[in-house]
Amino acid sequence: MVAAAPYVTSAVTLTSVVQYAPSYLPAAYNTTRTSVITKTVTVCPCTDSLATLASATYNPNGPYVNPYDYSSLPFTWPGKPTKGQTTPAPQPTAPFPYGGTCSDKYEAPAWIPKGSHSLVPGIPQSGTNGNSLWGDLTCPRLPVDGLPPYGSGGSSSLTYSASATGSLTYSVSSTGGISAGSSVTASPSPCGEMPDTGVTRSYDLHVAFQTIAPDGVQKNGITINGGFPGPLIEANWGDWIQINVTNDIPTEGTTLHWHGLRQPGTPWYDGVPAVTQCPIIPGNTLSYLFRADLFGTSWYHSHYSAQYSGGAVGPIVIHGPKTAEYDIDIGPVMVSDWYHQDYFTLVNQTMHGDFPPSNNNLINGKMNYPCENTTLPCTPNAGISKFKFESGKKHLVRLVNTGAEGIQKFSIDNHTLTVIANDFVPIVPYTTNVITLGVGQRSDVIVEGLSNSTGVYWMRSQLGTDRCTLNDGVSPNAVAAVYYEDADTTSVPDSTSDVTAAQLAKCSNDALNQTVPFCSETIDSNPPSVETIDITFASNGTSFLWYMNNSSFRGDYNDPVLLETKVGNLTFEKEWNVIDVGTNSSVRVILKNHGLLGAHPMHLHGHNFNVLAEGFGEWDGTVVNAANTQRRDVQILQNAQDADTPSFVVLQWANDNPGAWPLHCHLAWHVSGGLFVQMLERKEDIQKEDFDADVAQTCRDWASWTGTHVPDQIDSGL
Ligand SMILES: [Cu+2]
Repeated sequence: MVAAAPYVTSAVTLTSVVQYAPSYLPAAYNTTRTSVITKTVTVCPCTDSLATLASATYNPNGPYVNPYDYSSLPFTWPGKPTKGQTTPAPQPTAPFPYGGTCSDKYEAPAWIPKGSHSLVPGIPQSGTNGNSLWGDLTCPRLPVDGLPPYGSGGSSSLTYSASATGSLTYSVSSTGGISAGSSVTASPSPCGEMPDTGVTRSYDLHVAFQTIAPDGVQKNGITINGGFPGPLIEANWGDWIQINVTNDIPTEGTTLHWHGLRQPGTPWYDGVPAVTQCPIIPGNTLSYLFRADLFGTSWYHSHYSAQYSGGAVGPIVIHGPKTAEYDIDIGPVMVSDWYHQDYFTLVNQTMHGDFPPSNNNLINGKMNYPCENTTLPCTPNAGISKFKFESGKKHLVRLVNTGAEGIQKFSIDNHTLTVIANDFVPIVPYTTNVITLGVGQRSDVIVEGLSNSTGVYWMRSQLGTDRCTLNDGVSPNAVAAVYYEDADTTSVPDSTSDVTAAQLAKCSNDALNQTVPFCSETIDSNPPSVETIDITFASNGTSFLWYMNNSSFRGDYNDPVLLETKVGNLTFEKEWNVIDVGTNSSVRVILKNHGLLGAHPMHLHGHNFNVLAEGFGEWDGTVVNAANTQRRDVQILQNAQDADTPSFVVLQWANDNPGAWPLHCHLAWHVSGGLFVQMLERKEDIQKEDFDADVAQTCRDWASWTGTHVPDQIDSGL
């Protein structure tokens, strides 16, 4: 199979699927899923791009081995470790000046060759991003009122109220799944129970190696359905989502993780190898099935080693009740640092004391590059992302940091950002000129259109400076162009940014007292389980590793902890970093970072956590906004202040979702280096669950495949 194969719609019958109604889940999760409507497969981010897909020209077959020399950087950092070494050399400043060699040949910030002064791309979209249409002006907007309930010949109306006590009504006249004349009504306030829509949306995703050139520099990437970034997974709150994931990588396993969704009742579909499943072997398909149990913006990505840093990512949008008004849904805007070497080379460097700096920075997978700085094939002015704004209208921009390492600072020149959600949690709106996104974090922002119908402005995503990020200095600032309705869409903005140097150097999220959830939740002020986890950095003699309470994680692809728990094998290897939190009602974790070289965006699977406090030194017990603390699923844990003063963040969550849930740094290179623990939650309830049979089959297939192939697991595996 090749990457371009899956663009065939498929109706999926779900009669063989077990019932998902575990007794310990709230009533809203108890659904028989008998009125299944199958949304046909979405093939690309944009509904009208089939013609583009058919005409796209790219070579899905490689090359897989980089045939070109890579000019090495003028430093190796932190260098080959000696056993027991705990402090690397001081982090070097970026080795190259902004623009690098021959920067005088280009116009910053978009690296347009001097004299051309035009944003006409040098490569067609298919040449830079394969099948992906993200960042292209033809990419349609998303529906402001959510998705209709699809069905053959169905018609529908769907309204989400803007109030906290609003209602949601599906009126279905005729569909293939819900009988004619029936209506499905629910009353989901954003703070209420998830509705049971009776809808399952089905997608096919294929993961493959592919040559791509997102910034004009050809590299060996990993794509989803032949494109980088991958297609949109879209649903309404309360829908089920079925995703058939096929591994078209000929030489490695893969898994996909659905970031931020809690997987209540389906913990085996969280997509983490060595934790919730065995990897999918080359050529095989695993059908994931889970509930759209939260609403807002997120993403999916490979969780197998650092594959996602090579491009195996895509956006998720779950439509739900609105907590703020807007006129236009621009859709996902993914920001990501970018590396010109393939992912495996980068992991290999990471594990041998040569931490890789990023080479570029992308918005929706696109940016230009000053080509003199690489020996790889490179086309200047390859094409940046472009967006259409309308004067006087309110635009929803769904920001996601899908990068490997860099903390992003997002802004739009001359525009104010009104932040209405962080991760899957709506918040009381606040305004800012720049929003910080650590890897894995999302922010939904409303951008009010100016009254200038010919306006042209830079959208920017700049990498955090100082110790926030390791980049080579050439192109740390991604730009895209924002065009109002009467603007010439090849023109070059000349706007300037008001983001200050101090704002760029701040490696932390906006203050906890600024980010107040829209829906209040109280937390246990005296939780029965409190864990302190010290995060340290040290050498084992060959690699620099990250340790959580003196244990660096390394997973076993053949022995997923969740599956071992299911069958009653509770003897876990120390390096699996299992923390059994039992049946306590809630869990509090105090994370302390003793490292000076990288803020850690800490991500928890299976939950939104409450963020009680952050700071330096010892926590004094004060909870910020104690009546309604910030909740989200990724929070930046800052660098230690100095060698003797760690930073801390205090997290707490209700222990109500049986499963094995990773709590880890989302930096690709740090999780490769073991900055990972897993919370084993309510193991007796796990053992009562009816696991899908294909989960076991995936392990049998992996065991069989690894009988003749040796996976080259040089890192933690995740
Ligand atoms: Cu980290």
